[in-house]
Amino acid sequence: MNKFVFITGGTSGFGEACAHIFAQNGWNIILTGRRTDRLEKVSKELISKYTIKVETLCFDVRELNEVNRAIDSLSENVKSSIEILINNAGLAVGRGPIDTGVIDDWERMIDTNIKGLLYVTKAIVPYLKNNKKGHIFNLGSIAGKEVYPGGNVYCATKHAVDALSKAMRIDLVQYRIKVTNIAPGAANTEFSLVRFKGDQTTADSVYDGFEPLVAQDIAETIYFVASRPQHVTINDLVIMPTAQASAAVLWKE
Ligand code: NDP
Ligand code: 8X3
Repeated sequence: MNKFVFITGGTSGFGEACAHIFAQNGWNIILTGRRTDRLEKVSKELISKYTIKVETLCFDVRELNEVNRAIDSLSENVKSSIEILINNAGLAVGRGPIDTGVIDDWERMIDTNIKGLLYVTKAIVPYLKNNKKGHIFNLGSIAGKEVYPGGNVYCATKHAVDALSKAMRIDLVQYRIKVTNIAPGAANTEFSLVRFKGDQTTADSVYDGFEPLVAQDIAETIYFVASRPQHVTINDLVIMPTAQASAAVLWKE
């Protein structure tokens, strides 16, 4: 198989789990993120376990020049073999009322979750268009469907992802490019550690008293959606832990 899947945020959580499940099924992987040590570690694991090719690209999705330079550095053969883009890199930073919000936190979320997703999409879409097929997965969130206390700017960025998924679907349908919005509820990855700026106790407390999703749950769903026949598209999926009824209603034992 010569097909490549391009994964942003492949150094942990959903992105890393996606890399494994696609590799297990014979896909070649373009793994991206900012942490070079993690890129190397995940890449080595993939190469040792599966008979596939792995390309790693280290860049910050917020930096347009870095995004374009990194993608340009791939060989023409690899670029033209990209069939799936998983726009997964993203984060929440902080959680609290709007009036006490930290501007730098807001900018990090807006620049990563919205602008970064746009920069990568713009750079990859020409290759999907050329192939007259392809599939883009955007990692939205239940926070892109509902708003919860203290979620303000993060929720706004994920609502933007939801809107962009709908817009991309309209703009790219003529090229037979599928667009799927994935909207998970609470999943135990590095997400909360990042959100609470390294405070492990607060991060762990998010998942106390109920069974959260794990990265594998999301990766399995994405792989299932990606492996439907060409004439079938799954547009939008909300995936929740059974204990979570809505963004703000969690049944904790
Ligand atoms: P993780 O923190 O485990 O992974 C986030 C990934 O994004 C990392 O690989 C990180 O790589 C990458 N990333 C973050 N910022 C940048 C950046 N500026 N440039 C490049 N890469 C970046 O979190 P999850 O796996 O949980 O999150 C993945 C996506 O899913 C996010 O978009 C998140 O908002 C969304 N989501 C998460 C949920 C959850 O409860 N966990 C629920 C719903 C949606 P590196 O640090 O190496 O750059
Ligand atoms: C992450 C899930 O509920 O913390 O997108 O916003 S939540």
